[in-house]
Amino acid sequence: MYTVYSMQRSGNSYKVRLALARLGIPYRLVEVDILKGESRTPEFLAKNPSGQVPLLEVAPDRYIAESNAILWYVAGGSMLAPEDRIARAEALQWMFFEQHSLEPNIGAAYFWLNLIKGGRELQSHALEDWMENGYRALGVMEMHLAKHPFFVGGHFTIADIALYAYTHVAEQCEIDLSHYPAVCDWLDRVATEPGYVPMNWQPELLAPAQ
Ligand SMILES: N[C@@H](CCC(=O)N[C@@H](CS)C(=O)NCC(=O)O)C(=O)O
Repeated sequence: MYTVYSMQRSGNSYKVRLALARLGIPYRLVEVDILKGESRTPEFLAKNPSGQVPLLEVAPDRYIAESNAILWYVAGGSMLAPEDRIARAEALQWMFFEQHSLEPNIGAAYFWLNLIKGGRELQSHALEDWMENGYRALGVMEMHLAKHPFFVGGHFTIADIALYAYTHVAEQCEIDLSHYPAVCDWLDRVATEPGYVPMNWQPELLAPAQ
């Protein structure tokens, strides 16, 4: 059985929990509190030198880091991971876009405004850029979703999971989604997918991270 090292309020970790729930794959969850430095202990760094969650233990002492790489691994062979050459490249295109254009902006704003006390003051110099770039990323998504129900192949895939994680909390970082109706409709569609779980859902917890 997989072990998922995750933090409940981390969008990157949520991607993995959402994919596993959608696929009906059971797993053990280890909550890692990054705010207490639990991802930077020598024990955790031995598992993932990046010191970040999510992290998936796929076999004893065999780990995969990077949320989107984990999505490809857990969803491999399922409808969620396109196998056709073009569709696979399109899924990768959107997942790289997520990591380059969405997560560093809306993800960063979500983290500092919601998880860090005094984060707004600490990051006041960066917030404006995150907002501007976040809106630009939403504009790209809006153009695509105005013509397509999902990001790739006309159905729900791991590209949607990757992009959903931080888009669905955008309003918690003072992003106004009212000008992005296709994005809003897509958010609703994703939330009605079979097996959908919200970000605060979790299976039973294991002991704290070692
Ligand atoms: N590119 C990575 C980013 C992972 C990441 O930023 N994780 C954050 C939580 S969302 C983390 O663990 N931060 C702790 C730290 O860097 O010390 C992914 O997609 O998994």
